[in-house]
Amino acid sequence: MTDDRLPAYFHPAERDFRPAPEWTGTELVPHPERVERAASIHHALEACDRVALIEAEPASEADVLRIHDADLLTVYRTASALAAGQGVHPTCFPRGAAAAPGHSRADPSKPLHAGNWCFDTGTPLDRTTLSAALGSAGCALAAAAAVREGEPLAYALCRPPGHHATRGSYGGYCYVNNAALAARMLRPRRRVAVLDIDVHHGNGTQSLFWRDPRVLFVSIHEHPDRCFPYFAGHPSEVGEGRGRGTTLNVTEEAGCDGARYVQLLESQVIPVLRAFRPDVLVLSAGFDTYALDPIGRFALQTHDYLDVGRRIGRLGLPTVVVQEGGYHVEHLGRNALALLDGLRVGA
Ligand code: Q9C
Ligand code: ZN
Repeated sequence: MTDDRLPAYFHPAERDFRPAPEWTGTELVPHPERVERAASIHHALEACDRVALIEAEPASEADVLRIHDADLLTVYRTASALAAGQGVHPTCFPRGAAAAPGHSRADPSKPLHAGNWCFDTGTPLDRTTLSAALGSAGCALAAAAAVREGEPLAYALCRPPGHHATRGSYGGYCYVNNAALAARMLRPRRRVAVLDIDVHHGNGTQSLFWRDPRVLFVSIHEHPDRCFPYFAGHPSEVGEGRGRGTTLNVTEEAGCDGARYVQLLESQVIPVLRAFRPDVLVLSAGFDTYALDPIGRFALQTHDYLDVGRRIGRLGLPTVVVQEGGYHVEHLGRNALALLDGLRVGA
């Protein structure tokens, strides 16, 4: 960039990706990860002269294979060959090809086997999923490249989100782990901290760096005993092997407001980030902590994102911001902009 505007990367496929209705366990509801989310952010950034919107190249399949299994990509490629209007909505989850003696091997080229690579019923596949996920990942890679080349701050308008996707499975509205891809790109030359402020625990990102002492993963989220993804995000999870101690989970209960959130950030999160002495920060930015969010049960206000951004910005780290959740469509764009303004002021 030759000017001092903040580079914000988007990809057109995110304006065209419409996940099928979500099965809640009792009923089908319109999918919360709506196509209008991208437009909300896009419009807020477009109206702001401190931001430069830049179209990103999609990620390649080779990029994705740096953090995901080939079979997972095959599952998405299989879905991309479906007819319009057809989808993959797994209802059978065999828990690995060897779940029981006599089971045949799961085949990623069979749509009816997709449940072997999927961990929830809220994350449908169709012919548009792969291109949307590659476009989204491309935004994260472009923002990471900008920071690697010297930008102090860059934003990736990723849609679909990514932090629930593990090396070998998708779920939680996530297919490719965009934040992990950004961290992976920066890792060879730097110590990377990933801070996940989505209301849900970033189980995918945690798992991808579980044994990695070069990448610190810190997440603040609603306690997984009461909130998706249920199976990860407990404070007892701290990493293993040489990565023991480079995972930190900070949990809070429903109703957590801005004052409490900032208290957790200052007392439990910022000191750990500083002590790790990272060279660069990847911020998994979800706005489902918003008081009016239809899914999340925290109670942050728009001005709290400005404050949170300032406090993170005071770390003085080059920062790649990767969009995760946030489902209040109307206010999503202004919340994202508030966080970015705070990050810039704090920096
Ligand atoms: N009716 C992200 O924010 N299901 N994913 C919750 C709500 C899964 C959220 C059930 C929520 C996944 C990226
Ligand atoms: Zn979330």
